[in-house]
Amino acid sequence: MQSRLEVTRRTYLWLAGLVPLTAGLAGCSEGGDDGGDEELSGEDYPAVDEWLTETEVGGEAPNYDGTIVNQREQDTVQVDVGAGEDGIAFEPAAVSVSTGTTVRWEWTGEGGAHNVVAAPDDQIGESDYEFSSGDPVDEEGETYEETLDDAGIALYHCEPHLSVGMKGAVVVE
Ligand SMILES: [Cu+2]
Repeated sequence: MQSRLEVTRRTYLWLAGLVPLTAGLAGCSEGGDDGGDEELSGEDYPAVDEWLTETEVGGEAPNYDGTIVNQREQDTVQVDVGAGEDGIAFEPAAVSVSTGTTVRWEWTGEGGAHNVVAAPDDQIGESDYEFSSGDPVDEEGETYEETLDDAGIALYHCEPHLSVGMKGAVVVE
C-alpha cells in the first residue's frame, strides 16, 4: 500500500510540474528574446526532479518550477545562498553548466546560517558529486566555490534547512 501511495504522489508531482513548464513555453514563443539559450526541463533529468520535489528526504524546493536554468558555456556561474522570501532557497535551484565550470555559491545574508553540502549517502537520487562548504555560516558575501570538471549531476542541500526544501542541483554537460 505504501508503494501505491508513492506512485500516486509522484504522478501528482509530475503533473504539477507540467503547469509552470507549459506556461514558460507559451511565454517563450511569444517573446522569444532569450537569445537562444534554451532552458532544460527537469523532466529530462529525473534525478534532479526527484531531489527537488520529493519529500522522502527534506522538503520540496520552494522556487523550483521544473526548469533547469541554462548557464552553459560560462567560466563561472553564481548561485545565491539564502534566496526567496524567507531566505531559505538556492537561486537558481537547478542550473546547467558546461564541464570545467566553477560554481560560486554566494551568501545573501538572509534566512540564517546556511551551508552547501553534496552528500549522496544522505540524499535521494543519483548524485555524481560529493562536496561541502563546511559548517553553516550566515554572513552576507560569504562564498564557496567548486569546479565541476566531470559530466554528471551534483545534488546538494543546506543542512539546517533541508527539512524546508533548501535543495539545489547542477547538471554538468
Ligand atoms: Cu540554509
